[in-house]
Amino acid sequence: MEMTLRWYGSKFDTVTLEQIRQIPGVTGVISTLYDTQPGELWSQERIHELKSEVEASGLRLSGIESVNVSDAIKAATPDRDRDIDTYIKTLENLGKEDIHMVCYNFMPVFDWTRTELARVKADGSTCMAYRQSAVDAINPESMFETIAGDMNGTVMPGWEPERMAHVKELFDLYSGIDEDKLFENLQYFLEAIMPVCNKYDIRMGIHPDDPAWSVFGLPRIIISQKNINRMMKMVDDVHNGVTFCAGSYGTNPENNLPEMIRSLEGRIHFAHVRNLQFNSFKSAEGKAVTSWSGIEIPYGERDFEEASHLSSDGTFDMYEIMRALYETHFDGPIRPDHGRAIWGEKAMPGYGLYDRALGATYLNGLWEAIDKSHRRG
Ligand code: DNO
Repeated sequence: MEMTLRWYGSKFDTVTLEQIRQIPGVTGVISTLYDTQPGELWSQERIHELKSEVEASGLRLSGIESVNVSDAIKAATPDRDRDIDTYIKTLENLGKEDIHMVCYNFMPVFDWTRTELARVKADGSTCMAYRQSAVDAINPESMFETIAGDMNGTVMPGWEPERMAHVKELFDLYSGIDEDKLFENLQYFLEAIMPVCNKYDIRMGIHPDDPAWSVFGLPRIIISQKNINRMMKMVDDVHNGVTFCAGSYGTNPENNLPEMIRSLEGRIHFAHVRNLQFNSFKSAEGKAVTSWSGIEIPYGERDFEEASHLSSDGTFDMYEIMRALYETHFDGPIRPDHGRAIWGEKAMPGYGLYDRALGATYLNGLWEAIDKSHRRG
């Protein structure tokens, strides 16, 4: 595996490449052309510029997160073939610049959803959190307004004001689209891009839906082992793979993360590894559930918050997640994921320097320990 950090580009990120370069064991960044819209062509020149800037700092551009897929493709409107054609050209330009991993998602309208961006924890740090009753109490337009004040002046991925201004129309696009239809649209897209992915050896890693259930009545499909295996079979090509995001699949404690990783051997092209703390969960059985990591989660509304990366701070067993990646010979880029805001840092929620640097170091430590114990038998 290669330890990386997500970086939004010098115009948008509060964290610099020089800072990232000084985190022990981090050798690459995962970046994007943050000012391009879904459906827009990425020119080879701009990709080259980004790559040169990253390399000049002594890091590698280890992949792209994200080349966003337009709603026309997701909802199969008459413009989808035009947008797919542009997507293919973008992949071609990435391939020519020797970039071989692209993360994307197929979530309708919104990317990830949180109801709070700065919930205060007992130690005074803040984190992002989700409470179902907060979603149920408002409409999607007000959702953006309620969280916008905590964005610290940044633009959060999936919550771009230009898109949010049209949120009603975006919702209309998906009326009549259920999960099967969304799967069909995803298959159409994947079949169209596989030839260019094969030609340039570009591994596509679909990011799961976060949280792993329908929000505001929109269909969501990349949420469970069953669905992801359906997707892998639907287009059975190694380039059709997964971004394994522990924090997103893990929003449903019924998803056994190490087991999912093992079932996806060879198809995980990128890993996001972070921890969550569950306060309560509304299980189908109407009672407390024991998570795969052996922690009992009280019955109640769906309420979870992000935690530091350590196992002892949240609900996940991070050792078991890293061990499953190691034992399935994962060799792609990995990154610590959302961090808390600590030490007074003002940054894009989830994407400050400090807590993610601690996360990278912790994950590197787990990996070293697992590696040595395997080698020594
Ligand atoms: C959230 C991220 C997502 C992810 C996209 C991939 O912090 O993990 O925004 O980048 O879903 O397209």
